[in-house]
Amino acid sequence: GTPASMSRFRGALVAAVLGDCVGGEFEGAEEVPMETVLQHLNGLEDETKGNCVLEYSDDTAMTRCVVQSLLNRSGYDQQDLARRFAKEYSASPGRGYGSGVIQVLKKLASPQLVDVYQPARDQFNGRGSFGNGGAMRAAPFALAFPNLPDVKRFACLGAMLTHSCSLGYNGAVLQAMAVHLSLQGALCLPQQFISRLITEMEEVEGEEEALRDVVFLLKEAEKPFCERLHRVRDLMDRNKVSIEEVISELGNGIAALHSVPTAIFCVLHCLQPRDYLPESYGGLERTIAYSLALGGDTDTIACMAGAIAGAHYGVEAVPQRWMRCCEGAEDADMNAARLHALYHQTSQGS
Ligand code: R7I
Ligand code: MG
Ligand code: MG
Repeated sequence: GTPASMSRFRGALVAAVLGDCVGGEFEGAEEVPMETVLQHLNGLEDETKGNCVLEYSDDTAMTRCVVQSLLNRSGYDQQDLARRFAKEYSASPGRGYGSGVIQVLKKLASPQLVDVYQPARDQFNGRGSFGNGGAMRAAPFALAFPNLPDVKRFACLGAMLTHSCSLGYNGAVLQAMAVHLSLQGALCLPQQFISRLITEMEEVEGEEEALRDVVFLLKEAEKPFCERLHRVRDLMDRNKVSIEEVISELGNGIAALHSVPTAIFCVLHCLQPRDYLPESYGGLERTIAYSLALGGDTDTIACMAGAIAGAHYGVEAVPQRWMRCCEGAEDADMNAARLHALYHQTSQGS
């Protein structure tokens, strides 16, 4: 499709929901054989099963808050978004939220709260969370703002409502940038895509705040996301890469640092057919299946990879039968069209 086409917006938001819903099955599993993944996905296509419903988790619940807030406020409004997070959590607390972030969401519900970023700063002895909860909901920022500086700035602020550690919010910046570039068609040149992300993250991680946080967090490189993106590039260049190597080089965990570069790798790796994936699968299906086979934080990695891949392949690549099984997929499709309008309105206005 053409850059920033409606199909790409719909693909991004719908595939993110799919990744979350189908990935929920394996979240936290240490090893997931590809056979088991394919069985799970084939099961979705079995019409005799009637309407199976896979529920979405916190990943989609919070993404929906971001989408609704951006649409209702025609841009980023921290008070409004904070209120929506708090309200959503109190209405459905059982969506599988991270154990730390629950504290933040409870504090955000307080009418006396003056600074909406303060509860996030209080997390983990004042260091803030490095979880991937900011990154998992970052895609809508790329679908609302046409200019990269806006995407970076608002993805960062939107993440800081719950994740004040640079390793948390910079994961959100990276994820939003990947969706932004994919929406422009940048995945047609994978080498340039990864190089561009590295260049952008060099700048993001060069900022003083980021460096200060990292000093606390032992054993990481000075620019941790850049270092991981270099590993992504090395793995991309190799013919054969085992699942074990991907996990040990990039991670599959709940930290943004151990999941956002992994999700980006899943998308890049699945641009081509792979012999351990069905020939009948297109790139989007390959990406989701591969993300699940890594195990670990499967709903979140598949959700993030889904958003990036969906923005590349477009909504036509999303299997109808998968979509019908996933709670919230129809809603995501409709909201994507509204974000498309906002994005193009913003691009004319500025
Ligand atoms: O990041 P967050 O919203 O969790 C998102 C994940 C996704 O996989 C969702 O699908 C859902 O399952 O949860 O929630 P947080 O509670 O902020 O962070 C997640 C976890 O990371 C925490 O519960 C901690 O175990 C860990 N963590 C930390 N541990 C020690 N020190 C995050 N930051 C720290 C830290 O600074
Ligand atoms: Mg989840
Ligand atoms: Mg998860």
